[in-house]
Amino acid sequence: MLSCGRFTFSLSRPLIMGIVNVTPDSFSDGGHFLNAKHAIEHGLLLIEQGADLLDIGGESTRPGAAPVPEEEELARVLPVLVGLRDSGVALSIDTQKPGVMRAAIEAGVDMVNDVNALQLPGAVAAVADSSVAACLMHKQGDPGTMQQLPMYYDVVAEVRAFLQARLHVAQASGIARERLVIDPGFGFGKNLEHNVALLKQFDALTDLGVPVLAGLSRKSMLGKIAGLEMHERVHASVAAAMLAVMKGAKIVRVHDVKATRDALAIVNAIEGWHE
Ligand code: HH2
Repeated sequence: MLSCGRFTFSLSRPLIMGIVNVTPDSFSDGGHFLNAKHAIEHGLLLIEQGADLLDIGGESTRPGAAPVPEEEELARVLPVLVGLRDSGVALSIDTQKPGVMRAAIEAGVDMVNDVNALQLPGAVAAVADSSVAACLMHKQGDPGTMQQLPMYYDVVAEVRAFLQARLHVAQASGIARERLVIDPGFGFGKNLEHNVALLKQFDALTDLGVPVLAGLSRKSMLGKIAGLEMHERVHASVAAAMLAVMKGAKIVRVHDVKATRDALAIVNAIEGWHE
């Protein structure tokens, strides 16, 4: 069960989180959705295609990306949140900034998706003071430099221990377990070998007792494995998402909602996963 702002998900089947970027430099959308109107239209299209949640982000976290000032991030995302608030699906805000979290919660979001696992001062409190869900993601380093030399002794054990510790902090600060989601953070300070180990041993995370989100869509690990450019990664992304759900992921964060929905319909039917 996931308690997510205005929504409660039974998680009897995996959920599809569609990505809505409102950034001029996000690595896969090339800035096409900078304009709020276009982002809202894109969000509505993803809902039509079968998204259960929309993840709205105003700051790219791709390797090499520069931070965005808070006012700029708010100016990008708030009109989109307001425009999609009553669209019938849960809305998630992809941000690391407590100020953006508070404003987005005020504007009606249902989930905070933080690639920094609520580590900035004030982030845990911003979520605790509300009824929204929180996704706690693991990363090593910051987007500017994180892919330069990622290092682990045991990537799976270290990611697991970090997420477990963040779950403890969140719960001790008043965020109920039913509101928490964890995510290994594919591609965030991880080389191909690290990413492969995390997907292969995904069940090391599902046994932490909260839903696990997998964000593999169009990521460079898929490009490296299959020799694909960004725009060619749809099929590889769908395969990776299906592998993740078969290994226990309860939410998949994807750009290509229709392709994912079609593939997931087959998996759901065979596994007997229904509403
Ligand atoms: N990946 C990106 C952004 N946010 N959040 C979670 N929980 N998990 C992820 O794997 C994840 C995430 C990648 O971000 P970006 O480089 O901005 O690209 P896009 O938003 O198009 O995926």
